[in-house]
Amino acid sequence: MTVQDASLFTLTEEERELLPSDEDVDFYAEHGWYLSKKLFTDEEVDLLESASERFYAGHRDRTLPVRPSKLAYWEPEHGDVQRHNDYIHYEDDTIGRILRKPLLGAVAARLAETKEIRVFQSTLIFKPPVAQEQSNIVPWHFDRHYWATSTSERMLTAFIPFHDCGEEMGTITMVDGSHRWKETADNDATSLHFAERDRSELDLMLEENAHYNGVEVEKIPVHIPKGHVNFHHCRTYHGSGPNVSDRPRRAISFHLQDGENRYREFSRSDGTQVAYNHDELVRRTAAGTPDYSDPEYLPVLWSSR
Ligand SMILES: O=C(O)CCC(=O)C(=O)O
Ligand SMILES: [Fe+2]
Repeated sequence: MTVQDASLFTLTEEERELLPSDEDVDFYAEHGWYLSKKLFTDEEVDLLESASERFYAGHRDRTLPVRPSKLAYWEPEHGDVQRHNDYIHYEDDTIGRILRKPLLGAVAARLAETKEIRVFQSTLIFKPPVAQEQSNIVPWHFDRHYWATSTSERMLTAFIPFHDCGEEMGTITMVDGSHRWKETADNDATSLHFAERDRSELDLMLEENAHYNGVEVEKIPVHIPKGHVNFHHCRTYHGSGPNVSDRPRRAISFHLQDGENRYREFSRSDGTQVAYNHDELVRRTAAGTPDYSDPEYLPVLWSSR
């Protein structure tokens, strides 16, 4: 897909009705999240589910040429824990095609108030219906924490469940307005993935940050009807609880970058350099840095340039 192919970036009359209104864009700017209208048909969502089952059973349309060091990649021998599979848009064409529906990118572009949206990452997620399973719990974090090598402050995430998703299933939970919080003078928070951090440490950090900002923590578990998508800003704190239902919670976390986003060097306070998985995969720019617009891995989803 190239930016020149303008026909890819058009919406039908009905699709335009599904874009966020001006009020919705204001809501996102104020609250740091937005629950969309029904962007995907039941057929599209059902196809995501059947393609994911085929993927779990071993089907691949292609595989990554190298396995980056921090790749999340569930395999059957890992058992009945929470499953995460990165780069699903790359490894599975059926899923990749549905995720590249122009409407999704157009909604993201409206929210981020930008002209172009590219893929940043996509993770296929499965929470088994095991109430006590600790790995199902996603501790509080914001996504920019692990995108320190990105320049943009407008990146955002589309959370796409494959079914109605409510509290019982451990739906994604927003800390309302937290994208506007000032960060406490913490350091290496900007580089470690939440899986590498202690959970109570993260809970404490959330409370401390709220206190520092003079606000109360307001947690909103978002009930997402099938076909709808929850978007959150890259600085909005979020997490999710256990799946106490009798069905798996299936979803894709689709991380998006605006057209302006670029790689930057970033070092922790101890001097070690931060790397993102892309840095081992994508082509180089003329300056020799990782190219976060490599169309092979990070295709354009929407452009109104
Ligand atoms: O799976 C979840 O509930 C949270 C996913 C997440 O952290 C995200 O979409 O950024
Ligand atoms: Fe997240």
